[in-house]
Amino acid sequence: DAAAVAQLWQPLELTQPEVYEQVQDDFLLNLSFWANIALAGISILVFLYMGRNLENSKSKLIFVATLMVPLVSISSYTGLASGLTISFLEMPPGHALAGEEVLTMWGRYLTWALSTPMILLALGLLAGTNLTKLFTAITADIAMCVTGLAAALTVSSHGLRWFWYFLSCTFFLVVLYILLVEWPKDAEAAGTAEIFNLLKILTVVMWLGYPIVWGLGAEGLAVLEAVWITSWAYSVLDIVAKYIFAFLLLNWLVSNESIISEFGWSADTGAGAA
Ligand code: RET
Repeated sequence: DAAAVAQLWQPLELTQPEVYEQVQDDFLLNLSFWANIALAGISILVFLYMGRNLENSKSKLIFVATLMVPLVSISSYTGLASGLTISFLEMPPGHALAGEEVLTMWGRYLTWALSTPMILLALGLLAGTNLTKLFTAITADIAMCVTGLAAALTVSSHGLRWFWYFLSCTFFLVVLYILLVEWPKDAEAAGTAEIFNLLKILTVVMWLGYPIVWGLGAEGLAVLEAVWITSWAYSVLDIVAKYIFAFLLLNWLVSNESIISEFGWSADTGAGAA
């Protein structure tokens, strides 16, 4: 009957303790969360120590943005490990796992909307960009994460899941354009090209991994069926894109602080003005 059909498309009503138990039963899945909680914790302590002597206000902002990355991450992974931000969702007809309950780590997509803007803020400030490009990169990035969240949570239509995915990719292209075309010019003018280009390559290569994992994972084409593999793929990308990225940035910053100019938005030091 209609009520039974309607219920079929509701997110399955697993309670949080039940989700938590499922996570506990999957050792490798659980480890993919706890490995990141541990690494984020160590990163926070190391970064606090590294940044203790910074003086210039723009360098301090880069430092705070960089420090926020492991702080958001430890919170994000605590949400996953506790089952708070995981749901079992029934995939719509047309999906490779149609009718099956797929473990969806939607907390990842939600918290990317908080962590990735911090990465871009740090990179944009390092490149000495202007407010317009910084705003554009960060808003497109947040839109990318939120539409990615929508793709993962849409269970009404298989086509619309991929339409959300397509929208998210479009926003991602804006971010890639700024990272690959705009900010390298700005960094050249600011004298930070060497470190910027290293971090740019690391960021672009790692970030490209996320939509690939989404596409191949259980929520997309389900080529990678075991959810622990998908989770580890994201966890490894996170380790490089967040902790290693942040360490390289801070390590450069503490010994090259004099290269970073003080604030002066109106002066527009970006290459676009030159
Ligand atoms: C999704 C799926 C939809 C299409 C695209 C995606 C891109 C995600 C990216 C995530 C980066 C995350 C990072 C997290 C660190 O905290 C949402 C997977 C384009 C690029 C760096």
